[in-house]
Amino acid sequence: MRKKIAAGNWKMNKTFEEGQILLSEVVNMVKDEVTNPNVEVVLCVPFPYLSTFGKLIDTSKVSLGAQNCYPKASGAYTGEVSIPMLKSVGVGHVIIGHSERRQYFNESDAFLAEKVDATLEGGLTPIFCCGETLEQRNEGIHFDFVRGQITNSLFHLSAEDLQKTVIAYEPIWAIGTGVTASNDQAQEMHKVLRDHLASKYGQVVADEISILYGGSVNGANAQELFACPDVDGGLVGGASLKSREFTNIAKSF
Ligand code: G2H
Repeated sequence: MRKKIAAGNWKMNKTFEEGQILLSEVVNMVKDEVTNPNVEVVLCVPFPYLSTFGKLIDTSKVSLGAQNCYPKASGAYTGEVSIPMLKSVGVGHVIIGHSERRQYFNESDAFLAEKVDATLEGGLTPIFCCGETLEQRNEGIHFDFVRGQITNSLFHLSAEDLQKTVIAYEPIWAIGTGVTASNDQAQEMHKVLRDHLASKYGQVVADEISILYGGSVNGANAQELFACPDVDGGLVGGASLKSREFTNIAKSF
């Protein structure tokens, strides 16, 4: 059975103190209320908070995530953060290729493939993001485009490594806009992606990959989205900044 995941992506939000309060609230609520053993909650918080927050998480139901990484292990890369560094402070998951990084920092599919490799080599779980723009959807090239992102950044992996990877489909037009993909649009793309994985790795492997949906997931739409057969959870931005709503999302499976 595929793992179900509610991942919060705080992005560049919350001061350290605000973040500590939010984290404690989520951890306590999840401990009390998320009873499904197949559900994993991941909190992807800003880099400076990881070390302290790792010590505050006292349940295996919640794991700590980073929002980015650099593919080299160490060296003269001013301002960057490596996988061994993240591992040393208890990080378990790393978001790779979020559309904001692709857009604002020009991260290419090839560079993201390097980040995926570094993450897997370090024994951490990549949450690899993909998704199309509204223009691409309107042109009808969205399936090919997203399949291409997967091919370019993941298809060099062994089946064993692919199975350790989580994919997040995040249509750019639905990110932070309040516009969510309809259940049908999400399911359609997730099925396309799973079929694409199956074409390379076989159905058995493809069926084991958790594919999350991201883009204006909230407490009101999570249950219906997560009920889609190929949607295995969510990568949640804005709604992960509210402890009650995010916990409700984690209870929506
Ligand atoms: C997409 C998502 C989190 P939001 O970026 O990765 O953000 O839920 O605010 O659309």
